[in-house]
Amino acid sequence: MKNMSNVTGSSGKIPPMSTPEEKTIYIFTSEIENVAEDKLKIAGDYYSLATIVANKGDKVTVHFYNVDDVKTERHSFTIGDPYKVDIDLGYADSGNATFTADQSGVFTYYCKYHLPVMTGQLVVLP
Ligand SMILES: [Cu+2]
Repeated sequence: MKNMSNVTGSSGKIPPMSTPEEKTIYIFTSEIENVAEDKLKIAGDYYSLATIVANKGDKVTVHFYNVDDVKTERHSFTIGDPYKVDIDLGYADSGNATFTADQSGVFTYYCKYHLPVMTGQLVVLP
C-alpha cells in the first residue's frame, strides 16, 4: 500500500488511478445441464461471465448473446440505476449496450427472467 500523500498532485487531489479506456465485453447465456427446474423451482441459467471489472470513466460496451437452445426462452442483461442498461433478447438473438462507468461501486446485473440465479456483478473501481 502506497502512502497516499505521495500520490497527490499539486492540486491536493488524488489523481485517477488510470486513464479511461474503452472496454468491450462479451457475455453469453449459459446453463447447468440437467437441472430439474420444475421440481427444484429454480432456473439453471447463468451468465458466462460473473464479474465485469472496469475503472471509473471507462466506456464499456457489452455484447450479449442468447445462446439458449430453448426457442421460447428469453434472457436479459439488465442493470438498474445509475446505468440503466437493458438488453432483452429472444431466441438466438444478440444485442449490445454502451455506457460510461462514471460511478464507482458494485452494481448487480441480472436477467429479468431468471432471478435469483442469473446475476453478476459490475465492479467499477474508483
Ligand atoms: Cu435468463
